[in-house]
Amino acid sequence: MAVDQKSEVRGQRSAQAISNTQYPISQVVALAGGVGGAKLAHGLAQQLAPDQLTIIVNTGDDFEHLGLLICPDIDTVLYNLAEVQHPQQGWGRADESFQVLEETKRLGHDAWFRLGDRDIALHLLRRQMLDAGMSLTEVIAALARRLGVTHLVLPMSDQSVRTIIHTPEGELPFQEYFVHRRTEPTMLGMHMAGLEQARPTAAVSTALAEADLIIFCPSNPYVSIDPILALPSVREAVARTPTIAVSPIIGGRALKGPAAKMMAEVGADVSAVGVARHYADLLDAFVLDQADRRLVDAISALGIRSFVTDTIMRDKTDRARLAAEVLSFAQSRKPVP
Ligand code: FO1
Repeated sequence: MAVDQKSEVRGQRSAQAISNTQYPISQVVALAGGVGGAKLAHGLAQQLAPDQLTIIVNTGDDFEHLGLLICPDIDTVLYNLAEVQHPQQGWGRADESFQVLEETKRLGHDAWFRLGDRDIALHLLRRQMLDAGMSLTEVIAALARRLGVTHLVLPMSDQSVRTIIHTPEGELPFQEYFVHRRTEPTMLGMHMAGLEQARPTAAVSTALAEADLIIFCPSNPYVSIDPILALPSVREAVARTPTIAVSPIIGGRALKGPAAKMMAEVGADVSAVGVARHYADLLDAFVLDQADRRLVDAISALGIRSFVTDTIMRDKTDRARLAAEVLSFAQSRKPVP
């Protein structure tokens, strides 16, 4: 989306924003990927008006499949904000059917990636808009509008950046590793294919420049947040802005996904402290789960102030409650003990 289109979105809703909100923060950016990221983004969207919140989403998980561009992290955010996500999986659609997938199987396709029929409808429209020459940012804005999502959801880049996982078997594209191989191969490292040619979009750069708070959602630090930070000038913009992260690791485990396994495989401390240390130079504040209360001192030792709460988002109310706590703590001037 062009920057002026974004201003237009914000302009339309600013009056509503001022009357709706209890938070003096005017511009919040959330960095998100995966189901944990989408859940907190949904909580933030319940607390902040559309002109106060921009969600910048990882596109490193994207890939081309059956002629379609799959954008799992963006779609997961869109479906969660529209409240049409699959209730158990967190990704994909509720009330989904798989007739197209079953038919492709009958026709000999190795259907390891489960695209549902409703989900395919969105993918067909995305393909059509991309083929008509629209940028990914413009396409996502159009799809968001059609889903009734009023908060701004931005792909981190309009250029293709693809996460490649290094394993003892060689390099595996992310979805091949994550879905087809069920994260079984050991992760030795990773890189982002296409990073040299990629840049953040103008809308992303503007959102980061205008932000007075940046929230790192409880997403996988390596494959969801690092790809966003790896784009030119993003890390520098984040370093200039107050930040807060929510730990995706609780009691040494990830609620969902391979974050804990990856941390162990690259030799990191598999704990909330390990996450805080990973982001350390960028972080002002950190939210960790009550199960990890004993780690507060270790996080203070990193010069990061921390807040302990129940970080498990079981339902819509939990998401809103955690988002409210994150926003309140980020604004408190409580020093590091
Ligand atoms: N995850 C799976 O574990 N198996 C699937 O077959 C699968 C299909 C799928 C289709 C569309 C979509 O948007 C997401 C999908 N995911 C699937 C989730 C996705 O692979 C991951 O959630 C993210 O890439 C990790 O953040």
